[in-house]
Amino acid sequence: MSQDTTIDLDDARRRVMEATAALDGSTVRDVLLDTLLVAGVDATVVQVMMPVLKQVGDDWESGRLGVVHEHFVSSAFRGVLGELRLPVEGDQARTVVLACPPRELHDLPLELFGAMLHARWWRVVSLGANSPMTAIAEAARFTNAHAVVVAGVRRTAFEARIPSLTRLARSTPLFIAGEGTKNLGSPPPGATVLSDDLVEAAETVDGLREEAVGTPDAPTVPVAGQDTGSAVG
Ligand code: B12
Repeated sequence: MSQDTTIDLDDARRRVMEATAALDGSTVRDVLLDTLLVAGVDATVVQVMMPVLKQVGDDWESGRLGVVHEHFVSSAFRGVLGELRLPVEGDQARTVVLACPPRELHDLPLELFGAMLHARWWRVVSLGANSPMTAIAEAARFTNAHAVVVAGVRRTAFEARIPSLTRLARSTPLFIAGEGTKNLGSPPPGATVLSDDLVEAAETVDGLREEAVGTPDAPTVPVAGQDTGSAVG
């Protein structure tokens, strides 16, 4: 039996969007898992999941969809991401702590970004929305993290935390991301602002690996796909 090795990402996006409007969780899951398997994590996140998230957000704001759809798509996407989180082990593995700063609730794009890092053989420790700065620092220390990524939509979420972000950046490479990092005056000293282009941002974080250990052999991953972020595991 031959396996299909191509997938129409526009069609996948349309089907996930339609299934979201119909609150049809099994179709969302099936289409996403097929797409992940065939096209890889980067392409699925960037060309299917993020655009659906954006469209659901915009449609919700304009009244075309309801709060029910926003909650549904968040939950369905988290479910699929959960299925990808197989353990990352071995010498090539690196650890990253992901979190939104205190009072920041927009954590889904960061979770999707986590899947892209996971596919690059990063052990993802996700603290999610509204994380106290002390908890982020503690997680970084406890896991001996190679990087921390803090993301948020609201500028105030970062502005109020410049001193603690600056302290954190002294002990662990710190990346900040999301709309809230725009017009920040100046970012916390030592922190790197990530691009809105998720693949570029993932490559920036993954660049730490080469700085630390030279160019490693490609890690062995359970499922091969078409792009760099192809590990479904
Ligand atoms: C979904 C949503 C929520 C959900 C969040 C679900 C979740 N768990 O993530 C819930 C319901 C919790 C929520 C709550 C609120 N929200 Co809200 N929300 C949205 C909405 C509709 C969609 C956001 C989204 O996911 N977009 C999809 C992503 C793909 O797009 P994006 O955020 O633009 O991200 C792009 C880049 O910034 C970048 N990026 C983003 N994050 C990251 C992370 C990394 C690591 C990288 C590399 C890149 C990256 O990648 C994307 C593609 O380029 C937007 C409006 C909209 N149409 O966008 C409002 C919006 C973000 N919310 C807003 C507000 C005001 C709120 C509330 C205060 C509302 C209220 N009065 O209660 C609350 C509480 C917010 C808080 N304390 O954090 C404002 C923010 C304004 C501002 N800049 O301050 C917006 C813009 C609505 C508006 N027009 O006023 N919200």
